[in-house]
This record gives sequence, structure tokens and C-alpha cells, in this order.
Amino acid sequence: MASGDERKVALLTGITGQDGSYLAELLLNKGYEVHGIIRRSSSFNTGRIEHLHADPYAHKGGKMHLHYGDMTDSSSLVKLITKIRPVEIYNLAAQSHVKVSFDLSEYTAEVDAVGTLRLLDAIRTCGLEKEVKFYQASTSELYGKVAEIPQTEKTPFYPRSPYACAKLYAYWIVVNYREAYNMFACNGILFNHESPRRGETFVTRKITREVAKIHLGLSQYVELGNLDSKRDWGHAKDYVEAMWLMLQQPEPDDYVIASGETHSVREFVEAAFRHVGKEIVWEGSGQEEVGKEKDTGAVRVKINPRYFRPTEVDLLLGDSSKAKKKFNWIPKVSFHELVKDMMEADIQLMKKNPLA
Ligand code: NDP
Ligand code: GDR
Repeated sequence: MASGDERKVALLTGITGQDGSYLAELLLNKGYEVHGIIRRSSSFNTGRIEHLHADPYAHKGGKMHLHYGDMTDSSSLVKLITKIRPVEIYNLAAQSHVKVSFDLSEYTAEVDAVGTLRLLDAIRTCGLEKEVKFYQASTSELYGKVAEIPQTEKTPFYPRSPYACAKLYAYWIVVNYREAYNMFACNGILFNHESPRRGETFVTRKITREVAKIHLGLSQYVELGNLDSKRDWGHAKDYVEAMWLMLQQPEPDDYVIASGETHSVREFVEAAFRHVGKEIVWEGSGQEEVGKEKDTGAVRVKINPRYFRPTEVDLLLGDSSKAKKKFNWIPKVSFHELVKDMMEADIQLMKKNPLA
């Protein structure tokens, strides 16, 4: 088990992503020295953490450091862990898009499954397995074709995409290394969480961006896939706090983190339009279905089969009572507050930059 090193030094993979940016903020506020792994890209990929890099306390005060590395490159991981000697590692890096994983199945397995193994082995290679506390970004996608409602830590897994299959391997290798080498390693089984920093191709952000554009007269309609799937949506800010709390417990364990409410994609669309004073009514069915603005009859939602998935996850609803009992975690932001936060941010963004 971890030896209780008092230095507050954290290493984050995936720091440039939605969760990485919020977690970096949270850790800096708690006085941590934060190290983040970024990968080389042909254009800037640090937009979500630019404000931290510009912050004199974080960057110039030596509290935040970015390093090139990649989950597909073991030697970069070993070198960074040797140099940084972190006491907490949060593994957030992933090819995280479920639909894309059907096209990039092998790469998704390389990063999400084998990448997790590489990181765990890098910790062992550096001889830090008794000192480092490890967080793994596991997912409600593991439940897939759900065996019970709501889903808990005991619900059997039935992954429904190459992404979920890769994350299943990562989940079990974390459990195995915890049992085999007595590592302090935890799986956070997080249900969908969103924010104004959510990637633009995930359904919530796609909806809030497009509805903001329609509201400002910059677009006419949004094209979506399956409107009937249901998700348990929370706010990313609440969820990164649960990641940190897991690593502060006396023993490593696996926890479900969820809002405990489920809503369909259709309901998210309706809530987003309601925010800008438009009521949507539905006509037709299947691929012919459209969402019309009640007052004007204008078509605002169209179905495009290119967004359907070969296998879908129909319904997710999490029960996070274990996290509540063990470390008093409960979500603070409701579904409607989440929609409001994302809508307001996207309206501001589109006003400033209509081409965004
Ligand atoms: P994002 O897609 O926003 O961020 C993914 C991060 O991983 C980015 O920083 C990305 O870098 C990095 N990354 C991708 N491939 C590699 C690679 N080969 N080497 C190094 N870094 C890489 O995801 P989220 O922030 O939403 O999610 C964080 C984690 O939590 C992911 O593992 C995701 O699968 C998991 N998860 C997310 C949930 C959610 O609802 N958001 C729910 C449950 C789990 P770059 O910026 O360069 O692309
Ligand atoms: P998900 O999120 O697959 O749950 O994975 P996403 O927002 O991509 O899809 C949610 C649901 O919406 C339906 N959908 C669409 N999805 C997208 N992306 N684009 C569309 O146009 C569209 N229309 C309908 C989907 O079919 C699906 O049912 C997210 C990711 O963050 C994972 O990394 C994470 O593990 C899980 O959440 C929990």
C-alpha cells in the first residue's frame, strides 16, 4: 500500500481533456504540484488549460508543469515517472469517443487498454508501486447491455463497443495489480459528465453549441442520431472531486459516481431549446423523425443515420450510494443546471466568435 508520502505531487495523463483541466484546477487549489502529460499535435491542444498556464501561481510559481509523452510510448512514461516521482497518478488519457472506437478499434485498445498496463508497469519499473496512489478513469460504458437498474459496483459488465471492451481490460488490470502487487489502485466508474469544456462531438455539447447557433440566427437545425438512448448526466466539476476523494481513503477500492437520474437525448434537446424559449414538437418516426419549433413550424432537429452506432447502450442509471457512504460524495449540479451552464457558455462563445 502507499506509504503516506507527504509531498503533494500529482501526475495527470489526459490533462488537456475536459476532466484533466478541471482536475488540474482542483489539485492546484489544494496546493499540489501538478504535472501533466501532453501529446504532440500539429495544432494547439492546450486550450482547456491555457488559463492555468498563464496563471502566475500555477506556472511561474512552479506549481504546474507540462511534459510531452504518449500512452503508446512506454519509455516516455518510465522517464517521466522517474523524473517526477509523483505520489498520485490520475490516468485520464483515452481515445474517449465511443462511435470513433468502431473505426479506430485497434488504436483505442492500444491507448485505453494497453496504455493503462504500460502506465502501471512504468510505476513498477520505477519501484514506486508501494508509494504511488493510482486512479483509473473507468466508465459506465462497461455496463453496456445493462443487467440491472440502477447499476452499482456489483452489476455485471457487458461492453458494447471497442471503447468499452478496451476499458474493461483497463478495469481488470487495475484490480489485478492491486491484488497482485498490493498497489493503491482505484477504478472510478464514472457515468457521463459534461460541462462547457466537453468535447464538441459528444452529444450534449453538440446540442448546446447548435442550439446556441440557432438562437443567434447562425444555423437552422441540428443533425443527431439516436434520440432515445438514456444517460445519467452530471457535471464534470463535481466528478473530478470524487476522483481525488477516492485516493484520500485509507484503502483502495472501486466506486460508481453518478447523478442517480436518467434522461433521454430527446429530453436534453428539449431542455436546451427551452432555455432559449423554443418548444420542440416531434413528428414522424425512425429516420424520418424531425423536431419542429412549435410556434413557427421550422425544422430544428433532423435524424442522420451516420450518427447511429453498430451497437448502442440504451439506458444508464447509476447508484453512487457507496461513494456517499464512504466519503460523503453527492453531486451538486442538477440536470437542468447542467443544461443551463452549457447553454449560457455556448451562447457567450458564439456571440464572441460566430465561427467557433
Ligand atoms: P477527453 O476526450 O476530453 O480527453 C482525453 C484526454 O486524453 C485528452 O487530454 C487527450 O489528449 C488525451 N489522450 C488521448 N490519446 C492519448 C494518447 N495516446 N496519449 C496521451 N494522451 C492521450 O475525455 P474526458 O476528459 O471526457 O474523459 C477523461 C477520461 O475519463 C477518459 O479516459 C474517458 O474515457 C473517461 N470517462 C469519461 C467520462 C465522461 O463522461 N466524460 C465518463 C467515464 C469515463 P488531446 O487533448 O491531445 O486529444
Ligand atoms: P457516450 O457519449 O457514448 O455515452 O460516451 P455521447 O455523448 O457520444 O453519446 C451519448 C448518446 O447520444 C447518442 N447520440 C449521439 N452521440 C453523439 N456523439 N453524436 C450525435 O450526433 C448523437 N445523436 C445521438 C449516442 O448514440 C449515445 O447513445 C461518453 C464518453 O465520454 C465516454 O468516454 C464515457 O466513457 C461515457 O460517456 C460514460
